[in-house]
Amino acid sequence: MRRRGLIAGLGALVVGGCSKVADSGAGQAVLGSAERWHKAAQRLITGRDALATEFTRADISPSFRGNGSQTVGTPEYASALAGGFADWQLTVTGLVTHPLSLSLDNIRRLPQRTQITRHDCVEGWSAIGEWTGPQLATILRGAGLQPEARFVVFRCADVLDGAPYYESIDMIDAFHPQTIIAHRLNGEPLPERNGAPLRLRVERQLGYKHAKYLTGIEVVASLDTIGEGRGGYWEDRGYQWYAGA
Ligand SMILES: Nc1nc2c(c(=O)[nH]1)N[C@H]1C(S)=C(S)[C@@H](COP(=O)(O)O)O[C@H]1N2
Ligand SMILES: [Mo]
Repeated sequence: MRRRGLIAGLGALVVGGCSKVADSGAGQAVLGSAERWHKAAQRLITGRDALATEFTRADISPSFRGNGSQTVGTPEYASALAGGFADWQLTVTGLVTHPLSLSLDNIRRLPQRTQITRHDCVEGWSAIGEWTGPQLATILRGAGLQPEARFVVFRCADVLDGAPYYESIDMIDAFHPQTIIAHRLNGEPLPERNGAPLRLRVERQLGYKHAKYLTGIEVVASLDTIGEGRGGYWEDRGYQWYAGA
């Protein structure tokens, strides 16, 4: 992977990607402004792109528990943690025009979003936390999607009962404004138990979708050949793929 050039180029790629999206209003430009407003309002109220509720600092849970894997549990991970994840890389591969390999520093330099949201686990507990990180949309625009791109797969460093944890979402959730690659929780670097150094936040969906210990983002046309083919570690064991509210 041509790491250096690609990293250096991410800023430019992101800017290019954003303006391209802004300009790509060939379709939008033909809509009258009232019509456009109506359409946008409707989507905000009823659509898959409605925002999850955001809370205030006063609502933050005193401690955000860990669940599932609470460490990757390998010597490599222990030394990465001890070294502040200086060499951690998040790769962006698959159906993209510019594959990327991003360091934590690269991730921290992208425009950031902070949101205080409630995490709901199917095991029957919830917690409110403040998450910070770049929007996944920014990274995907930087990498550039190929036309066949339909799903985004998240690869994790931890292995449970012999199977690597993984998750996937569709492009509606991938480009949702609250879908971020979080590297901070409650103003601190992400703790080990909560997925250090990077984890997905996909706020309209249940806890198991929020993949921790991220090592790779892979853009695919189909989930059939990933894992057992149902789109995630828990989905392969019977959970719903779409765990949205
Ligand atoms: N890589 C990885 N991601 C994961 C899990 C896991 O075991 N491994 N558990 C999931 C489940 S079931 C939940 S509820 C949340 C828990 O996040 P927390 O540890 O920050 O509470 O992470 C999700 N993401
Ligand atoms: Mo969970």
